[in-house]
Formats: sequence, C-alpha cells, structure tokens
Amino acid sequence: MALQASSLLPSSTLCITKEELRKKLSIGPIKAQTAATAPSTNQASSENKKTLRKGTAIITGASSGLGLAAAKALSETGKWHVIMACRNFLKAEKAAKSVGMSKENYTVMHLDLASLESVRQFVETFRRSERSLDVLVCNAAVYFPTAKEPSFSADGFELSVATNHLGHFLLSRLLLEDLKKSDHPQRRHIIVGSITGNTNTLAGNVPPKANLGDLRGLAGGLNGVGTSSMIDGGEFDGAKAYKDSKVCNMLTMQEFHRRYHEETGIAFASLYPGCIAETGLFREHIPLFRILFPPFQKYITKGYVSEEEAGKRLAQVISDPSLSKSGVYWSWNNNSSSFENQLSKEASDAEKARKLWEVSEKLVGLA
Ligand code: LMG
Ligand code: NDP
Ligand code: PMR
Repeated sequence: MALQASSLLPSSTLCITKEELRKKLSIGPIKAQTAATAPSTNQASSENKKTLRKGTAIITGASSGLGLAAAKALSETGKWHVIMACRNFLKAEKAAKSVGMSKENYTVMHLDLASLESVRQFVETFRRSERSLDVLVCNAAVYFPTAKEPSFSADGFELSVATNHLGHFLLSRLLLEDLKKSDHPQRRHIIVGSITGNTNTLAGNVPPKANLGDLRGLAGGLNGVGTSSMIDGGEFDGAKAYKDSKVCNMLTMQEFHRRYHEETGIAFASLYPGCIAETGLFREHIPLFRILFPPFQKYITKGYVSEEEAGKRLAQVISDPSLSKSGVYWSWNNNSSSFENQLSKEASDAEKARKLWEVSEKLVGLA
C-alpha cells in the first residue's frame, strides 16, 4: 500500500520521521479494509461482510477519559479499528499504549476541533487512508467552569461552544458523505450529550442552567466583539457555555436523524453515560471541587460511574446490535442497563434544532 506518510498528517502537526509516522499510524491493515469495501464487493451479502472485515470507528478526544475507555473497550473486541482523532498526537499514542491497546487496532490522527481548518484537514487525511467509515463518535469536549473571561478558537468563536459543538458540527457534516458509503451492518453517528444540559432533571437544574434562548449570540458569531460570546446573547459564564454546548450536541443529533436517517439508514444517537467524576473534564475546576465531586457523586447522588464502565456504555452504543435505534438519547440505570431517556423540552425542540443547524452551517462555512 503506497501511502504517503506525509499526507496523513497536517504539515503543522509534529516533527517526526516518515518511518516513525508510518509505524505510528499502523498502516498495515488498510489493505484488507480497502479490499472489503471496494465497489465490487458491494454485491456480496452484508451478512458475509460482517465476518469479512473490522469496522472503523472515529472517536474524537480519545486521548483520555470516556473516549479512551471506549477506544480500549472496542479494540479489545478485535472487531473494530479505532481512529483516535486527537489534538495531541503524542499524548494519544501514550494513552493508547498505557491502556494496552494493540497497534493493529488503532490509528492516531491529528484533529483540533478548535480550528475549522484542522477539521477539514483531518477529513482529508482520513480519506487518504482509504478506510471505510462505519461509526463516527463526537466525544471530545472542554469545560471552563472558573473562567472569568471567554477564550476563543482559531476562528474567533467562544472556545467551549467552538470545540464541543461547532467543530463537531463541521466534522459530522463532512463525514456524513463517508458514512453513507459504508456497507457495515452498524453504521452510526454518536454524539455525547449530558444530563447537565437537560433541565428536566435535578442535575440540569443546578445553576447556571442551559438555555440557548433565541440563538442571537450564536447568530452574531459568538466572538465577544460587539456581540455576545454566549449562544443566548447573555454574559459569559463558562459552566453555562458548556451546558449550552451539550444542548447543541443533543439537538444536532436529532436534526441529523430527521434529515438523514430515512434516506441513509444511518443511526443517529446521543447518550449520557453517567457521571464520570474523575476525568480530565474537570481539570480547570478548583482543587476542592475535584476532591469532593467524586465522593459526592458516588455516595450522595449515586450518579457516579467509573471511566471503564462508561467506556463500555459508549462502546455498546457504538456497536451493540440491540442499540441500533436512531433518534435516541441513551442513558443507564443503576444496574447498568440501557434505556431510551427523555430529553428536556429545549433539547428536544425541533424548531430550535433546525435553527441551530442553519446558524451553525453559516458559521462553519457550509452555507
Ligand atoms: C456554579 O456553582 C459555579 O458558580 C460555576 O462557576 C460553575 O462551577 C458551575 O455547574 C458548575 O457551578 C454551582 C453551585 C450552585 O453549586 C455548588 O458549588 C455546590 C456547592 C454547594 C454544596 C451543597 C451541599 C451539598 C451537600 C453535599 C456535601 C458533601 C459533598 C459536597 C460536594 C460538592 C461538590 C459539588 O449551587 C447552588 O446554587 C446550590 C443549590 C443547587 C440546588 C439545585 C437543585 C435545584 C432543584 C430544582 C428542582 C427542579 C426539579 C426538576 C424536576 C426533576 C424531575 C425528575
Ligand atoms: P476528558 O477531558 O477526559 O476528555 C476530553 C477529550 O477531548 C480529551 O481527549 C481532550 O484532549 C479532547 N479535546 C479537548 N479539546 C479538543 C480539541 N480542541 N480537539 C480535539 N480534542 C479535544 O473528559 P471526558 O472523558 O469526561 O469527556 C468526554 C465526553 O463526555 C465529553 O463530551 C463530555 O461532555 C461528556 N460527558 C462527561 C461526563 C463526565 O462526568 N465526565 C458526563 C457527561 C458527559 P486532550 O487529552 O488533548 O486534553
Ligand atoms: Mg452535578 C442528582 C444528581 C446529579 C447528577 C447525576 C449530577 C451529574 N449532578 C447531580 C446533582 C448535583 N450536582 C447537585 C444537587 C449539585 C449541587 C450541590 C451539583 C453540583 C454540581 C457542580 C458544581 N454538579 C456538577 C457541577 C459541575 O461543575 C459539573 C458540571 O456541571 O459540569 C458541566 C457537574 C456535574 N453534575 C453531574 C455531571 C454529570 C456533571 C458534569 C459533567 C457533565 O455534564 O458533563
């Protein structure tokens, strides 16, 4: 397979030799993948293909927490090759090794969701790998609970909404074309949501509450220059910006479902995997919070879940044949069985979802 190693990474990424890169990207299995997805095999029955090739799943933010745990769980099945789409190439490589993932089951590719250019480059890089895309998982996120002032992405958008929603929105729109071409029995697009964006729960009522309002801030460009850095047009609040971004994630999943499920057969779903109270998500929180939050969730709310268990839950949503329903928000009860949960009024507002889609596509340069 004469793949140009240099074409697999954006030029701006990291200085390593082509040979190291070739090894890192474990190019070996591509041949088998390509063979199984070539047009001539499209006539073969899909039952046949189930046993013919591994599925390929892209997971954003697989260098820690939930994404890493899910990548590990999937790779252990031997049925999946995971593309770990990460902003820190070396960290992701180390993380994969540290959890014992074996080379032939993953590839790290550079993706910085806080840059639309990087998202586009990632899509090109992925396409050059000639793998088929079977599942896309939008998992990466940032949370700035103590920030007094907003930070901004490469494109000038408030950083948490830029990373958690806009970067993923562009990625998903571009990769939809690739998902459509997949002949895998589990073709899915999964976006990680959260209970804290859903105001029909106790957790969603802890202030500040999510609220996208009429999207005036987003429509204004979310750049804090002359317009607000918050989606609803209000004053910057890092915790609210995160919760708002999760509402966007859940609305986006449903809008994809409405627009594309029937036509493509792809399953679109979101999930709340439980409160994974020790992940990197809370790295910006005050130390006292980081100490008290895990026992609070374990013993008081009982909402706590370990990274490993949460990773298994996400892996289920990615590949379990019984969780193939589209348009669903998955949650788990205390004995770890999955169920279709109810989204809040705002997070299931079809009109808001349509408007969010239209405003977002303008901001990311698709309309
Ligand atoms: C904000 O503060 C910060 O200002 C912001 O910067 C950001 O960090 C944000 O969400 C992140 O939080 C939130 C603040 C407000 O919460 C706290 O900081 C909580 C500390 C108070 C501790 C209370 C004691 C709890 C007893 C446990 C003791 C042991 C462990 C402690 C560990 C604590 C770790 C968190 O919080 C408040 O204002 C407190 C009041 C919140 C109550 C919200 C509940 C609303 C209930 C509404 C009911 C609605 C019904 C819905 C229907 C549901 C139906 C199913
Ligand atoms: P982590 O911080 O452990 O993982 C987040 C991942 O996102 C990291 O790999 C991080 O990369 C990556 N990331 C951040 N910014 C970017 C970027 N600009 N480009 C590419 N990747 C980026 O947090 P969690 O595992 O907890 O979070 C995973 C998902 O789970 C999020 O969507 C979160 O909203 C959701 N969630 C988490 C809950 C929890 O209790 N923890 C509960 C509900 C939902 P890096 O390693 O380089 O920092
Ligand atoms: Mg919450 C009753 C259940 C419950 C659950 C499942 C969560 C999940 N939380 C619950 C309750 C409460 N929390 C209560 C009663 C309080 C007030 C004491 C509380 C506080 C709290 C804070 C300050 N909780 C938080 C924070 C955060 O900074 C986290 C956050 O909002 O991040 C956006 C958080 C979370 N609580 C959760 C979950 C899953 C989170 C974080 C992660 C996320 O939504 O992705």
